[in-house]
Amino acid sequence: DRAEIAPGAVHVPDWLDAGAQRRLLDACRAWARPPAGLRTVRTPGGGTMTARQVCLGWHWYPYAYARTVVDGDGTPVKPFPDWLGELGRRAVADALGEGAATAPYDIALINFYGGDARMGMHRDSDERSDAPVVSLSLGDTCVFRFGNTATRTRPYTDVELRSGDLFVFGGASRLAYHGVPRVHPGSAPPGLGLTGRLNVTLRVSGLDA
Ligand code: MD5
Ligand code: FE
Repeated sequence: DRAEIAPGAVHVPDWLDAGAQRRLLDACRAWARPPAGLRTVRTPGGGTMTARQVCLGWHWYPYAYARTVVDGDGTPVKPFPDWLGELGRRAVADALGEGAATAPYDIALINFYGGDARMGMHRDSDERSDAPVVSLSLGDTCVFRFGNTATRTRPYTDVELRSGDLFVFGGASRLAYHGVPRVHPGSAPPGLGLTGRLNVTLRVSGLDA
């Protein structure tokens, strides 16, 4: 099943089966290793993100993209693999229809949430493409807060995202405020072997290779 939460914002529960979740998790664990591995993101205002992050293709640092880990170990960002781009293409086709094809995905941002991690309300506006963002969740269930394009506050809709869920944010929803107010510890599928939550987002940079 498929639920349109707002124009262009489509939630597809249980999109990845158990085997696909395991394979994506194993890949994320390999990407998390140094060099250019998992890091803590510090914002210019002095804040620290509680979710830790690793990037593929282009490295996100607040609030721009680079080819090296400019705010970490300084090494080149890991490549964005072809199979992940194909997964993104299929995700958009399943959520928005075959007609919704986009430029090839070339960025993955992978966020690791421990039990106390959260993400405050923000917009993703550092990409120079209006292609939909593809979001895949693994591990613990979270509360995902989908807001509006004008304010960080109400009106918003809270949606539970579970392991294997797909969410695609396109059209009018691409620049909506959103966040993760909480993660439910211990709610991951028992067989997956993940403590905490992991989210993979696929994006189109609009930058030259
Ligand atoms: C997460 N990640 O669960 C979320 C999933 C991030 C981030 O927010 O910036 O890494 S992606 C949610 C998203 C992306 C683009 C647009 C919208 C939501 N939206 O319009 O709500 O770690
Ligand atoms: Fe975001």
